[in-house]
Amino acid sequence: MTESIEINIPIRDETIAAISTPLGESGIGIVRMSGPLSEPIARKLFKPKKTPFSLISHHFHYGKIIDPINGHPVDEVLLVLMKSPKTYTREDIVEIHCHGGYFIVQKILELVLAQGARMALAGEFTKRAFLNGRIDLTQAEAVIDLIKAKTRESLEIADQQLRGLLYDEMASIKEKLVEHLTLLEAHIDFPEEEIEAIPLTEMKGDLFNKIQKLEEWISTYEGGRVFREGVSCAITGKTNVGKSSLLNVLIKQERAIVTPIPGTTRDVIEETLNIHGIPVRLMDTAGLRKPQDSIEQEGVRRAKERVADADLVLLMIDRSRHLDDDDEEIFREIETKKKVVVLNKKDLTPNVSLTATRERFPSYSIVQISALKGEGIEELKQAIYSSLLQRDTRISPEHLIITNIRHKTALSQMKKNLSDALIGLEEGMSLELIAFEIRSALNSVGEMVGETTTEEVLNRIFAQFCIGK
Ligand SMILES: Nc1nc2c(ncn2[C@@H]2O[C@H](COP(=O)(O)OP(=O)(O)O)[C@@H](O)[C@H]2O)c(=O)[nH]1
Ligand SMILES: [Mg+2]
Repeated sequence: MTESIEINIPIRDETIAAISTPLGESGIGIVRMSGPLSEPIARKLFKPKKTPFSLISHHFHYGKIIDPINGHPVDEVLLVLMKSPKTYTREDIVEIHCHGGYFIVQKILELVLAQGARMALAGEFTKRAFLNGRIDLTQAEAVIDLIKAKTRESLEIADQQLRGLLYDEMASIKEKLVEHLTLLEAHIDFPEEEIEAIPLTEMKGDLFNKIQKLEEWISTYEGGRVFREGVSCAITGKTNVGKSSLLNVLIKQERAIVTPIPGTTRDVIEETLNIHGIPVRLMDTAGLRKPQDSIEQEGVRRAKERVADADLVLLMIDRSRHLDDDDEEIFREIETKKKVVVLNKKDLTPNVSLTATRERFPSYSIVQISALKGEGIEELKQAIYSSLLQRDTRISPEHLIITNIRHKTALSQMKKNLSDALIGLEEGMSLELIAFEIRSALNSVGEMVGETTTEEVLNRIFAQFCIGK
């Protein structure tokens, strides 16, 4: 078993502050503080409208922020103090809701920092919520996913994790494993004593059930990852087959320039699309042909790069024209890529048959569309969805979905340890060995929920946050 470092919870006596809203002109901007100085700083800078005044916790107060150096008002604000422990971080929190705008929020943050708070690091508010025991690590991670969610489905998955579905499952696994371990250790330590025999059948049954459950959760990862991270999808094909027209019809906007002139698209155009809940980064690229000038040459280079990196390729063929060497070269280039074959211009007389295309691409979906008339687009979306998800990912509030590689790795490790423990029990191996495997599985649970996670891993997780969260 690898020794993991216990986190010693330090006394977080520093008060942190940050702008919690995006910078820019907006209706309101929020400066947030967390820590023991929050309230004294608020009292120092805030001049209430109403007198006499009492700063009540979890209430909004209307007034002004005053620069203490010259007594000048900076802005009209709403200020809210939230006294520990019923707060996001479990520490005292103050939020100053001022007018949005580059200067005002920055000025208020400066005043707060001058009073002894320090700039918060990315994700530091959430890190404190975790370190102070309000949420576990999987819930902290869900906060990032929630903020980054681009579709209703990805939001729902983040939300189930934030509500603690994964954590609760881990807690219940832990409880049972600790029970098993206690029994095993009693037998190891006092083999001669009169202690209750290990209920082997029950223990084996329980391990078997847990292994099955773990297997089931691990199998949701493929789909879970797709919903959480989204996928990249490049449209490719030779010039003038209708790639830019397809991008436009998919995003329902005249985004890419469409002309009958081959070689119109030079740069890569990227748009995010929601395909049945999957965030798809769709890329329109330059048509692949022998470039006619240096700009097109660069376009073709970028196109090839994107196609090579894409999770999925939409291979477009102009059905009204006979296939030529350019098409064949592209086919070779994306031979090994996951793809959907799109036969475009079905409004025109065909010169490429569906049967011939099926023979050429036997294991891929083929969809016939007219990008010009907007026909066949729903079928295409369905084909994209099905090629991204091998099995249907059922998204419901109760059905646990794994989206994070860190979780998948820990669950796989747990599954391996429990399988080895089960085999050990079946084959009558020494109890020490079985106890060792169960202890290792418990260690993975600890890593998952953040009880034994190393500082390095924690830092990597919280670095993904934005400042002010
Ligand atoms: N008849 C017909 N013309 C199309 C269709 N899709 C695109 N086109 C035309 O084909 C030409 C090239 O289209 P474009 O989207 O620029 O192709 P790209 O070079 O692959 O990006 C334009 O004149 C489009 O109007 C279609 O489904 N049917
Ligand atoms: Mg184009």
